Amino acid sequence: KLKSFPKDFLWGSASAAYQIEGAYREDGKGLSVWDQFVRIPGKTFKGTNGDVAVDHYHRYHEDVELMAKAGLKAYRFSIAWTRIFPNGNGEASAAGIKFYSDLIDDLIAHNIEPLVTIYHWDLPQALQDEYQGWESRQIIPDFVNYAKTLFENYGDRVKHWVTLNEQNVFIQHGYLMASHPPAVKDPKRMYAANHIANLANAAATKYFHEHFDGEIGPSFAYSPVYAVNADPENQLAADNAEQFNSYYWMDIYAYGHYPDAIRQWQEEQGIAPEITAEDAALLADPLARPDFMGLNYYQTATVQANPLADGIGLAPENTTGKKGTKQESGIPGLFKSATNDYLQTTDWDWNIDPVGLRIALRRINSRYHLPVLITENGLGAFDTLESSHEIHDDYRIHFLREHVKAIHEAISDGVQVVGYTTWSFTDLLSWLNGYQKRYGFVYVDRDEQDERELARYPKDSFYWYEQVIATNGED
Ligand code: BGP
Repeated sequence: KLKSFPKDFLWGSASAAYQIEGAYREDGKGLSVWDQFVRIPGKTFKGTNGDVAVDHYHRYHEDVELMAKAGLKAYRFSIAWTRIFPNGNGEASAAGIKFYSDLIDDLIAHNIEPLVTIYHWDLPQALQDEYQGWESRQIIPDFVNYAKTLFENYGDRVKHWVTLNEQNVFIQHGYLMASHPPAVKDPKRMYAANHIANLANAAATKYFHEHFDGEIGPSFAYSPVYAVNADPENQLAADNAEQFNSYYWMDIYAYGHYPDAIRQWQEEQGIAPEITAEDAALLADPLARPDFMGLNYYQTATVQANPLADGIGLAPENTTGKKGTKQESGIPGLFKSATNDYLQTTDWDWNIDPVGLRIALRRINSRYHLPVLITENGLGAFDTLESSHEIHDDYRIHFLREHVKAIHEAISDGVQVVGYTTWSFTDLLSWLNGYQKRYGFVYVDRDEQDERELARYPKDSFYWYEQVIATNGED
């Protein structure tokens, strides 16, 4: 028999600064690596950028009112480092601090708990220019100082903090696939930058635990891996992929050390990061442990053996929404992608797999024994705005309903799930896929012919989610 959702379950939605705010040069905001990257021809779908995004910077009050109407208990958003410190370090901007303070107050006034992501990929360009961002240890004190400024200004009102959003994504896309800034293809530099990000994450977490009350943890993009069949070589490939894509990253957060199998493989490839005795001590510090694991779940991965001996690479993703254009991807010697005949896919070739969410929750629970906050989950789709301004997104309702059921089942399996913030509340910019890949409960009209440009219209899924929240998980 299923247990019901805990009574204080955090039903919510999520966003990230660059994807919604716009106002990219207003009130003294500095430029981020994304402000710059989107200007390089060919890097994003049809050159779309977040200069205006959905103009949340100016319309946040309207958005918060819509959240209240849906009954959200929590809202996860990120803070743009460049609004707080336009150059990444130095003097903090009063206007930037005020913007998020007002947003937090507005949320609380509407009984919505603010969940704050400290870093959702928009690194100050000044730090990239000054010392190559995540590749330099100089970023550690700068990141801690930035986090500390947020704790000091908002810690009285914010109880849940996310340190780094999807470190595995921004590091692998940034330094291996060259599809995010700084667009490098160099596994050695990737692991070096990743190690530094781990140190920054640990130092900020430790600082928080020493001085503040509340809960803090990373958000990790976890795609549990299946073997394509029972062939032991493919089963081994699945284990390799799980270690390479997930345990390598999550073990550090939860235990403070990297898994041996991947360390060994890195040594063989000559790409292992340098780990000093001080690094090891910081990573192992009990105060650097997260209070929860943030889980961003979209899909599972299915793999097979990849017998090639050397080389390292992952293919870019389908960014057009033309179904069936995804390329084969993998790491020679470890694993490569395979088709899963049991799963349907989205137009962007992402597997649709609610059972995979239950598996993800169980695996995190049994490996890390941490409560889980599901910080992202949702369906990117083409939506149609009817002339009546309705949006009949029954496919999104179906997707989310099945995932809510899976969470319910995982809770009955014994996993402690703290909350669920869907991706996303309003439609927003998809980093590489432009505005046509929509995730929101609220449609944002981007038709430039329409004088109410960027008008918000609740989709059918909005009313469905309102019901889910009102009944604490039934609909
Ligand atoms: C996650 C990011 C989000 C969001 C989401 C959807 O990786 O944390 O910022 O963009 O994925 O992905 P996409 O926009 O590529 O469809």
